[in-house]
Amino acid sequence: MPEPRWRRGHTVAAVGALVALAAGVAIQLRPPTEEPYDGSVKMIDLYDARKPWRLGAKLGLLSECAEACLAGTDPTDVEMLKSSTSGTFDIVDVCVVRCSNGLKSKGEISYVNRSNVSDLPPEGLVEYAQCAARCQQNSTFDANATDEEVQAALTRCGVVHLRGALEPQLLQVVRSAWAELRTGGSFSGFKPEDLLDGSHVRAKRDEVWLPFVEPFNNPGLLSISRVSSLLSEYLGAKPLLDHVTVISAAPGRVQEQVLHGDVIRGRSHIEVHVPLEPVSQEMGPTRFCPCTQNLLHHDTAAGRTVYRHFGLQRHCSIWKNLFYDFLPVLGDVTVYDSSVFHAGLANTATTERPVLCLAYVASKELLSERNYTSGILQSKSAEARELAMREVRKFRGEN
Ligand SMILES: O=C(O)CCC(=O)C(=O)O
Repeated sequence: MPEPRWRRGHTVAAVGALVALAAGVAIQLRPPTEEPYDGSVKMIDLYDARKPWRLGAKLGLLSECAEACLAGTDPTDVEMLKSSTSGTFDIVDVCVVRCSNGLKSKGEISYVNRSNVSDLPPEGLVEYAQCAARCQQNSTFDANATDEEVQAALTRCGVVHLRGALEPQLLQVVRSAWAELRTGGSFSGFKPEDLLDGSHVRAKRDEVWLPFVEPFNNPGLLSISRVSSLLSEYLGAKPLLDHVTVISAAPGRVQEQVLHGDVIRGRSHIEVHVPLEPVSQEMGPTRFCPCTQNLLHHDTAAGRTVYRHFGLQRHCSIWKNLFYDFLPVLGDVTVYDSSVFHAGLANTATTERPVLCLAYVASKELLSERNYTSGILQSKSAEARELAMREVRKFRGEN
């Protein structure tokens, strides 16, 4: 199934890159300041999306700048790109950031006059809103769904949830092993405190590097039957395992994460999440902004605008039909393109929320580029780091 029209092509960029002006004056290019947010979550009326959904001045300008910059950039953009310290900006990003910050002069071809900016959303942004609303309702599948349906939803939404995808007996064994590892003094010779990372995951989540022992290395877990073919198809390559950890949100301690993508490049990395406890709203589920994946260096103005405004600047969580919080039951498995914008919420309950995370990648080069294990167990000894890395390498099949 083709990707939505507004998202066709390759894909995004970074925030706050330093770009030097041709004249030699260094300026910091940042996304435009966020518009004042009154805290309320609003609803886009999809039946008449243009009427109630008026673009704020900044979104309108951003959208028109993206349009103008895709049509042509200027010598100053080129100069700035050359001296940019960000490895992720392309020429259009530089142009869009300059334009939407009012840094373009009237002589530049991609200059946009703010007073002429329309406040009605263009077709591409309406399509994005429709895509997100559809995915909000239709991204959970049971065993009756066909592989094609699930694949199409992953391509469209960037995230799917598979009901009962993990075999109950295996899940039970994994849950018991996790409980033993977490609370027992040792598990298969591994001490839990040696594997526990308190500063590797955003907003005070614990991350435990799992040892390559049963049941964590069980083939039924590392290649969940329905999931394996989904990953190969989506990545266009045999998926390689990058790492296997449990991310655990302690009650009362973990905070809401800033909305983020785990990586910026789409269709390169995939996360598979297996909740080890059923999740209530109070336990702080994961919030997803569907249809925000794979937008790096996008070739449409809508793609550029969605990435920057609804993703990087986090506006997707202001509109009720652009995001959802997924509350899994035991046996559910979530699969998402690591570039889709998401955030774990705060755990205000009294029980812990552990999620087993299997991260896959399309190639060895991409695995090295992400380098997820950099910064592993920073507060621990070199021996503890080497011990954990040995287990990571075993999961990767490196020795
Ligand atoms: O805590 C969660 O729900 C999600 C954590 C996560 O996906 C992340 O840190 O990227």
